[in-house]
Amino acid sequence: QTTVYLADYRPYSHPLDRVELTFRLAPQATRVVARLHFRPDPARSPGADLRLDGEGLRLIRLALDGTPLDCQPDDTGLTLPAALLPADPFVLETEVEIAPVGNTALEGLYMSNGMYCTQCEAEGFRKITYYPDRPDVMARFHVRIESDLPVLLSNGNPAGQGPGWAEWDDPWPKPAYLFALVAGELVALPDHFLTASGREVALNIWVRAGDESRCAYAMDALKRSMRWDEQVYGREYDLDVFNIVAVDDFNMGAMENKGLNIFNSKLVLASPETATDTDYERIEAVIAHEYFHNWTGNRITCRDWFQLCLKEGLTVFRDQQFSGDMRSHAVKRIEDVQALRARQFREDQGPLAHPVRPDSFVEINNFYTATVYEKGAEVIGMLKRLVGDAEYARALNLYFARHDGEAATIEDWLKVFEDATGRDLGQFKRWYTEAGTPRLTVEEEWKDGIYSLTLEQHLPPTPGQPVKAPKVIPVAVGLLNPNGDEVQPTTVLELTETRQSFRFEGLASRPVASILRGFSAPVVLDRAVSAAERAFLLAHDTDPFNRWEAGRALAKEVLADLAAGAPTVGPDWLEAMVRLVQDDSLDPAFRALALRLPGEDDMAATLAAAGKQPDPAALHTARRRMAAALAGALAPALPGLMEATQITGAFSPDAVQAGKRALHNACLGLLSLRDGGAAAEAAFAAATNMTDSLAALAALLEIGRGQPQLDAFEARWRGDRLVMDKWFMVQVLHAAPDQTARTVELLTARADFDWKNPNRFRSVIGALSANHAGFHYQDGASYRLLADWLLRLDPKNPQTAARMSTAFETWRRYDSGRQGLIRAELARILATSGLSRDLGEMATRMAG
Ligand code: DPP
Ligand code: ZN
Repeated sequence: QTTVYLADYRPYSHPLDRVELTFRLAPQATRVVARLHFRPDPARSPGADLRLDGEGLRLIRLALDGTPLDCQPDDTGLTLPAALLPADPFVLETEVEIAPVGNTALEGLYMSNGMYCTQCEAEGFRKITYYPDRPDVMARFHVRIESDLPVLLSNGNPAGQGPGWAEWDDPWPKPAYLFALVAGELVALPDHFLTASGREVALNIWVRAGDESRCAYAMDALKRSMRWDEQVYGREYDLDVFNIVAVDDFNMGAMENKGLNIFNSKLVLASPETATDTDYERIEAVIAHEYFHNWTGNRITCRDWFQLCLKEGLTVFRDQQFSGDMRSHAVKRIEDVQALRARQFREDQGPLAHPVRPDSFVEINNFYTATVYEKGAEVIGMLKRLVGDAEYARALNLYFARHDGEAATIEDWLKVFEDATGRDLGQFKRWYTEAGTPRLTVEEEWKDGIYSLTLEQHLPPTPGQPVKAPKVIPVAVGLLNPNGDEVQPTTVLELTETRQSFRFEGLASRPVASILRGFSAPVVLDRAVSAAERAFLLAHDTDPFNRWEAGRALAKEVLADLAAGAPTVGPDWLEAMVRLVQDDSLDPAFRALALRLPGEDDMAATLAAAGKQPDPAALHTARRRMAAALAGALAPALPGLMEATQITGAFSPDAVQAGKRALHNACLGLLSLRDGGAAAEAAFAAATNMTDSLAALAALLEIGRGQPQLDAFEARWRGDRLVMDKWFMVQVLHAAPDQTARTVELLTARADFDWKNPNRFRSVIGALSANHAGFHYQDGASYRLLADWLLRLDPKNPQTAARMSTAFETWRRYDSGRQGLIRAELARILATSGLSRDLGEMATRMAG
């Protein structure tokens, strides 16, 4: 395993202007001819050899300015000795042969259901042709595709087509990771968009015949994204066409290739019958995300892969803003923070913790993480909060003006903010270079009419970073008086030292503090607050996030107490929930979120962080008891609430209807704990959309029922891959702890468990680790099963195998028995010969 270091970065030796590619497509033997137009720059790397990356290529021909060269490639590329290279511009021509049909790793050029497609980020282009496959080499691409397939697509604008061929020209210089090619029997949902400056853009979503009717929502989301980026960031689209293609076999969610986004079909295709409200919301967010990359990622890209957060953190931040504008900022923030805690805090707490900008890696695919993406977005949110909205806008305009067409770094990004605002961001930069979730403790003092808050930051050690200096932490605070009126509107305290006090004067009485409003920094707030004060904030806080947070904190305390042996659920939380769900002034989506109990993995992480050892079985039992108590307390209210949230008109995936359905189905889940599943059975039978079907099915499985409904679901949907993924997943997620491994064994033995399809693999093996009590069942069967499947998948698709292996990252939280079992599986993985670089790196880091 070779480690790559940020500190070793050097610019590429030979500037490359232009690339002409010709593809002669054939499943077993595709020929790729590449003509690379180099422009030597004697100032850059005098006397340097020319190194091209290339993996798994059969070199057919190599010529320099038309003269054949005799250079032998090695396993990772091709070197042309400096002595062979002219001083003037020259053209290097290669012809290679590749076999897309055998490409199960889904990186480079591969086939999915008879269609050719590509995935080049991060380092897939080197599996297509010999090339300087690094993001700081930006060139203009001209592509010719030869094939009898009817639809032939690449990046940029169309540049001619005829029988059996098509050409594409991309006027914008780009790195190779943004290259894309698609060829297949596809049909389009066409549309168009008129940009702010009056440019007409042809839009197409390409799918397999029969799926056109499921593209309308994605198209609508695309047009809204394009408009939003013009209005909010002043960014216009810059080509004549924008194509999106849906692919069934895809490792990621989607990919922002210039002018030709390729999507996992589950993030494009939606109809009320087949997609849930959550699917619609994700489709909207990911369509936006990939579109927004056109400016943050494509026009301005990353100098090297250590800077991945430069494009991903910013683009996630932008898609979160967009979703908030389209739906509800409060609900979106709560959802985002829940996801951040579930994935990123978890990562930060374990052996895979790394900075938002890592400084070394073995396999870059392993760094497409919650830390780079979601914490990367949080860091930008903090920056915006610190400098203010107007200054943020100024800084972004400067960023686009200064770095358009460039491959930039985090230093460039911060410099733009420093220049635009006059701030020194030296200390702030630690958010990029240091891993770990800071913990914030709070002391309060009320004396002589002065209220003081003393904040102290604690920075836990992470792998390779035992000691850390204080960070800049924006802490948004508001104060309420005992009547629940806000006496201090939200103000941002800037914590820059380890310990710092802030005073509030002129208060008539001791206030109740609402701290870290809007989750103003990705930290853990360690603050002992009485249940009564939490209930007060839940009832009165004007900040919706902290209102939800107060309920969440209460719920976590209840759950922790129950798991530790408390006999009953105390009244504070239950009474607060009864009041909250019936408060019609609150958005139903918000109420549904407040009703959702803390997850078991989240709870286990919380306990572990507090130095307590989580017992997965006890947590599971406690959570069920808590749900039963909530169902009991809400019993009188449930029928009325369900009535009030019943949707009568036509289905719409909008946020208002989705919120009502979420609350309705949360009530259904609670009701089914008391009525033996009668209401859920009726709801399943009556459901006219996938949100309601799946919610009813989950409610039944949760109480150990639902087999007839599973059968009916299967009978109806067996021909639909995306819907069947849900069928697989729901059974694993809701299996009882002692039945989870068995359920997975039965499902994976089915002929339709097509494990080479990443979606299907995730729907079962990913769900296995998402069922906390089932995954951590004491006999270790689930650990074994996961390791078996990782080892089976690894030779075919290392990227997805490595991604799924993070299920093991939490082993240190648990008792020595479970620790031993997980470590044995990690050791077994590491002892396997031929392990991929991807899984090898992950297992090494987790075992370490
Ligand atoms: N496709 C991934 C994303 O958009 C990687 N760039 O985040
Ligand atoms: Zn992205």
